[in-house]
Amino acid sequence: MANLTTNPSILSWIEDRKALVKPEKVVWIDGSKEQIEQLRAEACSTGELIKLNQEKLPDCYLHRTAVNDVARVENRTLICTPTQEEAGPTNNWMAPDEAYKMLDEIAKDSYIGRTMYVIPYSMGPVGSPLAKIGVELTDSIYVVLNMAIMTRVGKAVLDVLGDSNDWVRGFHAKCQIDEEKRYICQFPQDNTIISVNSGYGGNVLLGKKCFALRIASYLGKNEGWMAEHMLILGVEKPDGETKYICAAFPSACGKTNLAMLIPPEIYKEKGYKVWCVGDDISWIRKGADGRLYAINPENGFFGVAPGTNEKSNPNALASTKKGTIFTNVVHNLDDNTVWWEGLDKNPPENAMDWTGKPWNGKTSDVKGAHPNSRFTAPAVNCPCISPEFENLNGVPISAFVFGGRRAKLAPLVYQSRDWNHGVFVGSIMASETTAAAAGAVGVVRRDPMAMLPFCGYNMADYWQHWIDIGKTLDPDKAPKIFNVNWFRKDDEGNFMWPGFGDNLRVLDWILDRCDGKVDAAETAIGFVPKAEDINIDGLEGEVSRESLESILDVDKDLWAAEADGIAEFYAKFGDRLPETLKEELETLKANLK
Ligand code: SAT
Ligand code: MN
Repeated sequence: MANLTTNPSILSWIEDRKALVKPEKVVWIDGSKEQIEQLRAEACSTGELIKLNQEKLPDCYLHRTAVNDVARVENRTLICTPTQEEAGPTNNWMAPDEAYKMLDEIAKDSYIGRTMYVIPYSMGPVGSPLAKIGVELTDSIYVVLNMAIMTRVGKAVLDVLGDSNDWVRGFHAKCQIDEEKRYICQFPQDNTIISVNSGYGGNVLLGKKCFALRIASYLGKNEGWMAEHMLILGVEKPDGETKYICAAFPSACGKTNLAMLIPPEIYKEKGYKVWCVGDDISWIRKGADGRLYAINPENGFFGVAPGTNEKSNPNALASTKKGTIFTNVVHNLDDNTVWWEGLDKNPPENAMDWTGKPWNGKTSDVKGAHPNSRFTAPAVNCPCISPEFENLNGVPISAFVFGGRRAKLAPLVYQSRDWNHGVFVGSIMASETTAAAAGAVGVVRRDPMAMLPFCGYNMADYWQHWIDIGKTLDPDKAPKIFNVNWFRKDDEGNFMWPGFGDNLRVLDWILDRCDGKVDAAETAIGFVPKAEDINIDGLEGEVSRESLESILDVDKDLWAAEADGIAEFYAKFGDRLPETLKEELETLKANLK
């Protein structure tokens, strides 16, 4: 097959990889419908994909991973910078020379008898000044078909790149799916990612966390922009004006649900609408007018299936009805569709579980879908996808929102005093573990800016980069920074805030604060709403004025204990911790006295 480009840096890199892994042939992914169709058919013929009911789920397929390969592997994800200090105390590190040598030994000859697929892709709308280009080599059709949903792939990308060397190298080899030899390595200085011995999502769709967060965060530091683990949503008010929010949450806090929020009835009646620009990643840069603009570098949703249903997230569910690849869900054999826990109360009886074994949802006491089973769905399918989704210049950001799951500590919402205090608020993000993950429940895990496993360099330098970006912004134009907590519990352990669509009530306050339209109470941790300013109309019987007051309170004793936890966490970063954050911690302690 003819090369799709004459770009010398791409061609020489492919030659280099070919010599190492020895593919039988090379196939360039051109982005055409015909080629995708042919690859789907080939994957079905080998059993790699199962074609689902084309009347109910047109162009949808099912895939099962190896049972030992069902999630990202953080302990085998390495940042390969020349010194360990550059990777910092929160990343796993290996020296680049050593890592390249190890990976070459693992990948050597691994494509013998196999095809090398060359996927040129753009993170961000093709040709956007905020977009970046990558080329992923893979021996997996599943990876090709997922990348074709999650990113913009094909010839047009190479045409934009021309002969430039400014692109990210991604090399993936399934090898034997051996967990002992599984490595996901980022080489920020070389714009390179190498992934071996996996065939699952975030380990192998190299445009996602590997490029769009780990490599891009490093590029952003050097080039003056930001790559963040944030959703982007637009809130359209009754007057027709839309304001945009970027929000970061640790896993299991309902990020995809927030990104596709359905307004409560009383807001719908008034004319409010919520638009989804992205559910996972934001690339953010200062625009000509001095404001920060964000794009979603992705083109699809790689969402967790279990728990997604008509009530929790009808927009996500609707997104999965065509052109979607399901991974590790239940296969309903009666009508050749899919099912997962939490979809409905009607599990199929004649089915296969996620491992491909016969499964009866009525009688079985084990789960049919893997808890981390996924759908890969095109963003265009989403009923509330923003009209600005393809805007090459992105959308202007009014607010950054950080969040976490805290049963007692953080109030429903608070606003930072200024940009640097906001960076502090992001840096102290933490969440209590849920029963969904292995390990003890209710343990506080620090996850600054939700970037803990995704920052491609020293987290302390990343905080300094946030502070430096703030210095370039006129305070009137800088997004305001907030923290939310949907998960406060009463003494009986009941959630005190309904969450889901009702979170719009909090976003509404946030946007009013950005417009200077509403007052707030200053507390030790920042500005907290006055209870009368959070609209609880229509929540009668669910949230009373008193319970709202109690989820807005700031308990100084709990916060004093939290300050000790923050100091302990900060100590890991030694001298590299920005002076500004030390000062912010001192201010917090002083405010609590
Ligand atoms: O596996 S992914 O990294 O793509 C998704 C996730 O774990 O957040
Ligand atoms: Mn994520």
